[in-house]
Order: sequence, then structure tokens, then C-alpha cells
Amino acid sequence: MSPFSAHCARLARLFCDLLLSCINELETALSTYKSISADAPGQIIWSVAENYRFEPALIEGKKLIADIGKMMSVQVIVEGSMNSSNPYFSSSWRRSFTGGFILDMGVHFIAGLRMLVGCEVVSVSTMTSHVDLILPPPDNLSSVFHLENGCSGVFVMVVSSRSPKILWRVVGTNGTLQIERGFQGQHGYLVSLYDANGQCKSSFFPFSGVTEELKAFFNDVSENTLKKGASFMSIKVSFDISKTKVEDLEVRQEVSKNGR
Ligand SMILES: *[C@@H]1O[C@H](CO)[C@@H](O)[C@H](O)[C@H]1NC(C)=O
Ligand SMILES: *[C@@H]1O[C@H](CO)[C@@H](O)[C@H](O)[C@H]1NC(C)=O
Ligand SMILES: CC(=O)N[C@H]1CO[C@H](CO)[C@@H](O)[C@@H]1O
Repeated sequence: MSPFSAHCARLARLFCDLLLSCINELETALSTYKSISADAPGQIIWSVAENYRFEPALIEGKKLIADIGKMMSVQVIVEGSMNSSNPYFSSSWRRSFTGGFILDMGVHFIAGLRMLVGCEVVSVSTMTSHVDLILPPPDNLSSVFHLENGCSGVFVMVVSSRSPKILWRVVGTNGTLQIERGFQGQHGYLVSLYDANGQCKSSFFPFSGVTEELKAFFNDVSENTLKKGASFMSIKVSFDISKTKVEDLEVRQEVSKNGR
């Protein structure tokens, strides 16, 4: 047993914060995980972080989506403000992989989309371009996608715009659900549900996805510690938690299985 695994907990949770931007990286991460698990005295649980699934506005949206009836159309509009004032602008690793800020930021908006509509994207057609040469390519994207439930939608993303906007809008036979980034004393999302008569009910949810995700993680770890009498360790496989964007492991595994 290696000195590393000798110190491993009986039940550890591997909190893995990764940018899985290609299958190779996923395979490396999985084999690293397997080699750690093989040597560990107990089960190691691996969680890939995606803070949007803890974002209160998206959780609320997921509950309300049933009220709009049959989904007819989805719009995901993202106009970012990734200019030189943005703290992530000069982050070197974000510039050194294929996909640039579109991928780095986009994973979250797609995670939000999948969460809201409750199903997977089955096909997509996209046009991209590189306009602002101080950003890595591509910096804008327009796509049409088709969901498993038969509904289609559009995803438009501009990395650096003068008029930042983030919006998910799902139109159904009985109403429309919209989640839009806003500011009401704090940054967050305004969730609006338009009913069959066009009446609108809105509530504002401040951002707290990152905090909630970390709380859930620490909570799981401490429960395991108390329940099983085990200690724990958290291993950072790559990058800094606070600075990292994450891809969804399941999707990648699916992609990997299908050899796409
Ligand atoms: C749409 O609303 C009507 C009236 O409120 C209701 O009877 C019907 O079941 C709803 N349809 C769906 C698909 O939810
Ligand atoms: C960057 O974008 C923000 C938000 O639109 C804006 O307030 C700021 O002035 C911009 N900075 C530069 C250098 O263009
Ligand atoms: C969505 C978007 O803004 N697309 C634009 C990207 O940039 C090209 C120019 O290179 C425009 O033609 C697109 O409309």
C-alpha cells in the first residue's frame, strides 16, 4: 500500500473539480481515480462539481416547469461580459484549450438547460465565429438543438458583449417559464412564470450555487465521518475549486461509451 493510500480514509469522498474538455482528460481522470480507489482501504466516492445544480433559481425553475404544459420552444441566450475588466479574462488555462470561454462558460448554461427541461439534448447544429481577437476562439456561437422530449430550441452565446444578459426561456402550451440574470440588491436570477392567462408571478433568487454545493459536500463528508467512524480526505485533482468550471461527468461518460 502506498503511503498515500495508507492515509486514505475508509470512506473518502473525492471532490474532483475538473475541466473535462476532452475525452483524453476524462480518461486520465478516471484512471487516476481507479488507481487511487484500488489502493484505498475503503470506498472512495467521486463527485464532479457543477454548481448550477445547486442554484436556487434553477431548482425553483425545475419545480415550476410542469406548469407550462407541453414544451414548445426553448431559448438560451447568453451575452457575457468577458472583457479585460473581468477577473477571469487573463486566466491562462482558460485560453489554452480548444473551446475558449464558450466552453468554459457554456458548460454551466447547458447544465442549467438540461436541469430545467429535464432531458438531454439529442442533436445540435452550430455556427461559430471569432470576432474579438483578444479572446480565444470561438467567441460567439449560434446553435439550434433538439431535445429528447421532441422540443427544439436555440442557444446563442456571445462571450463579450456591451449589454450582458443571461436568459433561459421555455415556452409551453399553458404558459412560459423564464429565468433571467438580474440584480436586486444582490446578483441573482429572476424566475418568472407566465400562466395560461398571461399573468406573471416572479421571484428573485440571489446566487448561492457554489456555497450550496460546498455545504452539501462538507455535509456529506461529515455525515460519513460521524456515521461510519471514518475520517475523510478531499483530493483536488486539478485546478482551484473557486476558479474552475466543470463539465458533467455522466454526459462525458455517455459520450465516451458511445465512442463519439
Ligand atoms: C393546461 O391547462 C388546462 C386548464 O388549466 C388544463 O386543463 C390542462 O390539463 C393543462 N395542460 C397541460 C398539458 O398541462
Ligand atoms: C467590461 O464590461 C462591463 C460590463 O458590460 C463594463 O461595465 C466594463 O466597462 C467593460 N470594461 C471594458 C474594459 O470594456
Ligand atoms: C451570435 C452572434 O453574435 N453571431 C455573430 C458572430 O460574429 C459573426 C461575424 O463574424 C456574425 O456574422 C454573427 O452574427
